[in-house]
Amino acid sequence: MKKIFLAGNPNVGKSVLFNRLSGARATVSNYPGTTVDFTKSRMRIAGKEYEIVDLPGAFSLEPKDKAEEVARDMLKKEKPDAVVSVIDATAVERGLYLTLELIEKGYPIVVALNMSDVARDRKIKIDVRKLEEILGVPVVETVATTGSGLKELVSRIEEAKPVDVGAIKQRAGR
Ligand SMILES: Nc1nc2c(ncn2[C@@H]2O[C@H](COP(=O)(O)OP(=O)(O)OP(=O)(O)O)[C@@H](O)[C@H]2O)c(=O)[nH]1
Ligand SMILES: [Mg+2]
Repeated sequence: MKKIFLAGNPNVGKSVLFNRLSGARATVSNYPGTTVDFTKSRMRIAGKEYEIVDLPGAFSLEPKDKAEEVARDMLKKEKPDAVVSVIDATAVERGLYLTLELIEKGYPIVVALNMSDVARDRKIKIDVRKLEEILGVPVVETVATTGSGLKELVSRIEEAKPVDVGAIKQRAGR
């Protein structure tokens, strides 16, 4: 069975996303609040069953606390088929750090620009197509709390593929 991981900074909406995707079929749960441990569940996409894992929040794969250690170890141990890198759309740069680390480690990535409702309210405009072009991975705007964008996110998980960080830097012009 293919494995999909949800990774991202603390408080970006990973667990809400996880609950929606798994349809409350989670085997372990400690919501609401901060996730220090991982949670596993299953979801169905186009008739196929996937394992889905909600990781604790992390700013980096070089852990500075227990949550980051758990996230790093899970990624290392379980070799996900796709990682949904969940980024707070109001703090894209902060989220890109971990995203680039994940890409550098060779994980197939899809980016969820979550909290896009808050970004919209704050008049933060993100050029999604441009970001997608530079990163070379699918980028989808989502609102985990309402479910907006989740259909597209799910439909693009199969597009997740490893990307060369050198090529990203070149496309970003640095
Ligand atoms: N407005 C808005 N709020 C959101 C969205 N997604 C999540 N939230 C809220 O953001 C808060 C954090 O959500 P969580 O799902 O717990 O975040 P997390 O990434 O799992 O956090 P950690 O486990 O601590 O890393 C909760 O209060 C959610 O209701 C969204 O798209 N829009
Ligand atoms: Mg969580």
